[in-house]
Amino acid sequence: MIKKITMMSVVGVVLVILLALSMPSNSDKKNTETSDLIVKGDVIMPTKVSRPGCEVLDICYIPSSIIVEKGKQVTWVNQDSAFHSVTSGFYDEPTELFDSGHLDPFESFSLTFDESGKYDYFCTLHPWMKGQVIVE
Ligand SMILES: [Cu+2]
Repeated sequence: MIKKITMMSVVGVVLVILLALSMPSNSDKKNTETSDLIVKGDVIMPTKVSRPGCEVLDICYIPSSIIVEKGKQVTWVNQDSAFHSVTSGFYDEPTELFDSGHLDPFESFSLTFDESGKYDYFCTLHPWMKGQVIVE
């Protein structure tokens, strides 16, 4: 009977330790989930780029040129209060490789690049907005 009680308390102690160990990892998970809600993105469309001027400093998309490995995904986030797009090619010469369509404010768009090369893109609403993805 005493042996059984000892066993029970050992099991109890082990359980308490396991619970204590799992606590921090649970809160870690919670933190990750929270940060997942905030889409950071690889390229952002900053505020006020719906008016010409951002092209002077090449900051219509930030960064305006991004280098990624083949097979990697690129995410754009529209942080402006206006609509924007991520459309392949140039304003006067679209390539029809990809087109995000009109992105609402804070909407994001992701693309995976499987082939290496240079991919120019622009915004169909604002011809001065230009960017480039370089896939290596
Ligand atoms: Cu735009």
